[in-house]
Amino acid sequence: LFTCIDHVAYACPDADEAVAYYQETFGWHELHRESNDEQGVLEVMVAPAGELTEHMTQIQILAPLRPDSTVGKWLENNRPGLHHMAWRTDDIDTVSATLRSRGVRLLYDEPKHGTHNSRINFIHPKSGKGVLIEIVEPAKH
Ligand code: MC0
Repeated sequence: LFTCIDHVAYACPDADEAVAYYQETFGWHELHRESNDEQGVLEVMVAPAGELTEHMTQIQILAPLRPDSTVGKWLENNRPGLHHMAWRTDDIDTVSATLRSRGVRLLYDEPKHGTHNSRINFIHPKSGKGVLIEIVEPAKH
């Protein structure tokens, strides 16, 4: 169903401050940034190298665009930290149908817009053994 862990998401109030720390202290590289208004987040993708190789896992640094967004509400209840992980697939429609047939609770009826024109959905934490899991189908170039 899945090919690799696409990214692990870290949520915090100030993405620029966290990105600078990852760059200056750990040598990570910023590859992409985007405001996703529907999700209410600024997201910055950082990677251990300046170019992605096929199955490289990125870190997604998330900050809320508004307090009533999912990440804004999450930060009211949690300290900055790991928010979700994202599993990559080539075919989110087939994966979603398969998981639904196995009783998994997905958040959206249809995939939504995600980072870099990907298509995304989420497995509810109740179906993810306490972990919020994103399913991501990267854009096909
Ligand atoms: C909430 N819960 C979590 C959690 N957030 N568990 C693990 N990880 C998280 N991040 C748990 C709570 O502890 C609680 O468990 C239960 O879920 C309900 O929590 P709540 O505080 O009442 O929150 P809800 O139900 O209002 O919202 C939770 C839900 C929401 C997962 C539905 O966060 C959501 O819609 N997330 C998907 C969208 C999202 O996260 N977008 C931001 C990333 P108990 O046991 O106390 O009941 S956007 C993104 O990542 C895009 C840009 C991309 O990658 O391309």
